[in-house]
Amino acid sequence: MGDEAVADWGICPLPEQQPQAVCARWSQHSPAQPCLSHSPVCLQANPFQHRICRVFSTSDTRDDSMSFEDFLDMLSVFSDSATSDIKSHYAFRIFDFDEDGTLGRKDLEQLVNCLTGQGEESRLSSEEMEQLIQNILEESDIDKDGTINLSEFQHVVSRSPDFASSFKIVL
Ligand SMILES: [Ca+2]
Ligand SMILES: [Ca+2]
Repeated sequence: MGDEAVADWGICPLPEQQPQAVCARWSQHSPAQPCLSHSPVCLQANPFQHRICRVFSTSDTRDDSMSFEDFLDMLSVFSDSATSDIKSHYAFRIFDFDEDGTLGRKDLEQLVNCLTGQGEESRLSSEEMEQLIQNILEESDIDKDGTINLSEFQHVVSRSPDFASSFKIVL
């Protein structure tokens, strides 16, 4: 796979965020409560919204609710000022669906499904899925253990100049 495949790691191209709107947006999301029990409005079109809430939520009960601090953390990771290393670290955690610390075949399958959408017509056949995952692993799995660890992932991302600019959230 060439550069296009690498670029597919980007979460979704999103317009630049407007930091000055943060507080106004927060009160709109969460008029009186200290925590959000649902995805923030700015994430609702994002195919990874549930993973993003899970990764940034510091809730003790693992209910994926977000405090204002969690929300700010999330915005800073998705902002222009976050380094590529920070962004790729969080992208890795977001894509690690089963949270075992590495991207295995099941994670890649879910990742591809998120990126291609849930519609019947955009779903890949199992042969196409198998081929794509094979290609991703060939491209990324440097130590050939069948999964992509954080440093392998960061290596792939470092070769994708579009990654940092596409890893953004608009408010
Ligand atoms: Ca995993
Ligand atoms: Ca590996």
